[in-house]
This record gives sequence, structure tokens and C-alpha cells, in this order.
Amino acid sequence: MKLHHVGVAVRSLEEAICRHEKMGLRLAHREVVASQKVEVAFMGDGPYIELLEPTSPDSSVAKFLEKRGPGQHHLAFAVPSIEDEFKRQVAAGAELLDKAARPGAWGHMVAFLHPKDHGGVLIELVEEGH
Ligand code: CMX
Repeated sequence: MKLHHVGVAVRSLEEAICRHEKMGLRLAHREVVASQKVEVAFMGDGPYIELLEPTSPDSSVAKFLEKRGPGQHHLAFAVPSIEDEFKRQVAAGAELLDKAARPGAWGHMVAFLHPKDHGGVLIELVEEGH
């Protein structure tokens, strides 16, 4: 598995994009992921920083911001096949938060693993190229 991106929850995407550009990271991709109620911006050239701003107060990321404030939200790893990785994770005793891969940003398929098995860190699996 290779690190694909670090997800960071932010209150203002505009402000966070400017801050990362000043730091020297270019904006690689920006998109509203309506199904997950977030607008995201990928910064850098990979592994990326994925900035996440909620688009609705009932979004998971809005709840995260309310509870914990801005900061690291998840780590995402690129895998060749989410279905195969599911089997490997289940065999290793990990709990899945998704029953099947679902569409994420940038045309990728994504799925999440429960943070309790990963030191409290939410893990995302990314299957690129869809
Ligand atoms: N970091 C650490 N722990 C977290 C967490 C986070 N970011 N988000 C949730 N958790 C914890 C919860 O506290 C909960 O713990 P308990 O079971 O002990 O109560 C557990 O993980 C499950 O969380 P939940 O919100 O109850 O689970 P759901 O099935 O409702 O949600 C989840 C699944 C976490 C994936 C979803 O809420 C979420 O965060 N979605 C955002 C997805 C996202 O980042 N999308 C961006 C676009 C995708 C892309 O990158 O392409």
C-alpha cells in the first residue's frame, strides 16, 4: 500500500487552499463530492493533502469539525483492488465501515476502515482510475 493522501478537515476551503499555496503546494484538483456532502481540494503532487470542507451541517465532516475542530481527518492508501483489500483486512480482523466501495473524489472508488483498529486514525482505501 502506498500513501495516497492525508485528509484534513477545514472550515474554509478558500482560506486553506491559499495557505497551502503560500507553503508551496499547487492546487491539483478541486471538486464537490455531493454524495459525501463535502467539497475537496487536493494539494501538491502526491501524496496529496486533501482539504475537506463540509457542504451541509449534517455532513460527517461537519460533525468532525464540531467535535474536534480543524485538523487531520483520515489517511488514505492506494490499493489495486478494494474488493481484494476488504478480504485481506477482514482476514486480519479489521472492521470495515463500508460494505462496498463507493465513488469518492477524482473518479476514484473509496472505502473506509474503522479507526479503532488503527490507533484512532480513520483509514481510507483508494482504488484509482474509475
Ligand atoms: N477520525 C477518527 N475517528 C473517527 C473519524 C475520524 N475522522 N470519523 C469517525 N470516527 C469514529 C467515530 O467516532 C466512531 O467511533 P465509535 O464507533 O467508537 O463511536 C467511528 O469512527 C465510526 O464513525 P461513524 O461516524 O459513526 O460512522 P459512519 O459509518 O456514520 O461514517 C465515515 C463513516 C467515518 C467514513 C464517515 O462518517 C466519514 O467521515 N465520511 C467522510 C468521508 C470523506 O472524507 N470523504 C471525502 C471524499 C472521499 C475521497 O477522499 O475521495
